[in-house]
Amino acid sequence: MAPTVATTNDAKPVANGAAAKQNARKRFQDVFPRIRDELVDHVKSLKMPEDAVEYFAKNLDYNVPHGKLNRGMSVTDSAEILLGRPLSEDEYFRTAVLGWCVELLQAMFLVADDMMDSSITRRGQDCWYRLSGVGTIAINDAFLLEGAIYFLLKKHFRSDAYYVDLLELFHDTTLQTEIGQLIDLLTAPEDHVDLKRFSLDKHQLIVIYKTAYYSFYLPVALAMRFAGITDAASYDLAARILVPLGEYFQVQDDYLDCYGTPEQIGKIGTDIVDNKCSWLVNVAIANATPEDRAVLDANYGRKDAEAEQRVKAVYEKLGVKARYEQYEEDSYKRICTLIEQIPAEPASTGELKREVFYSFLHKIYRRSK
Ligand code: GPP
Ligand code: MG
Ligand code: MG
Ligand code: MG
Repeated sequence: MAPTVATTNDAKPVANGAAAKQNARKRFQDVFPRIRDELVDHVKSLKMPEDAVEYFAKNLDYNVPHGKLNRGMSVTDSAEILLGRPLSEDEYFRTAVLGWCVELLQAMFLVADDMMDSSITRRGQDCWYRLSGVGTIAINDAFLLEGAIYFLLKKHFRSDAYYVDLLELFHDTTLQTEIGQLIDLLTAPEDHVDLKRFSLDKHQLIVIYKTAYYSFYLPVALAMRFAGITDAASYDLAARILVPLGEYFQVQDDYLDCYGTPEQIGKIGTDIVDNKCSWLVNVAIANATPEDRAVLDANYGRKDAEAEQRVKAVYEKLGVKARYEQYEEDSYKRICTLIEQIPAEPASTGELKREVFYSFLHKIYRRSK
């Protein structure tokens, strides 16, 4: 019997939407071997020893292609929306190179972040630094993943007028992320738990810097450069929408750290034992009775599974899950209002379009992974 499929208002089967998403993902993934080979061939051309070439290839294969790819694919998607027509083969390839550069940046951050957060798994596999033969070489591997970005940008964009704008976007967002990571780490010392350091304002500052710029502003700003948008006001407007979107995404990440299963999120949450200034603990602190607060003070940030469970029990008692669901709905509405600042019908091509932002918002709204 033919399967019944739900239909949307315009009567397109929903199953087609899923198939289109799969195809888009496959098309983007198919570009990876080409850029991976360009990078590996470059190392070979330097006459490096065989073991170094193999190790570098493994670094790329293990750390770059296995994520959700939302950041990378947003570059190709946004470029197509901004240009208002399907991309040519060559345009698709070049925007995919930019997308893979964002994925390389993400890989570089994650390899390093997992060491700093003492994480166990990432994307359903052991964290890279935990593999035998890797260990602290992972620090250098993170640097190599970053170096790969600039090799690819030079190879594919050196003669474009906007080459320097691409370099500046990667440099600026890298610095912003590193500053964010610094305040994340300084707010979560391993040996000194003091919940008075935390606040929702502090949390907002951390997440905007450590996540929002590189995950949301960067992919769209790259597509805008590719589409020929040059006016500074459009970049400011894009940032005013994408930074709150990135903030919402990191609150989801904090939520999933506690409530997502490792099968869903591909990683084991460490925020409570790592003493992180997470959205959840801030909401708990804001609503705690003196008794709840005493339990949090005594159990947060301890390398002890029972202490972690006691913290989770306080979250449960204070209805942190329901507060998150409310936050998620409020954020969705707030971001839609921000998107509506963009004219519904742009006067010409080369202008921002609402769909760029809705498309990104709908990729993450109510996500469970
Ligand atoms: C997310 O934090 C932020 C990053 C991965 C940026 C790291 C920046 C560096 C300069 C290394 P997280 O620790 O909550 O992410 P996850 O939950 O995925 O470990
Ligand atoms: Mg982490
Ligand atoms: Mg971290
Ligand atoms: Mg996290």
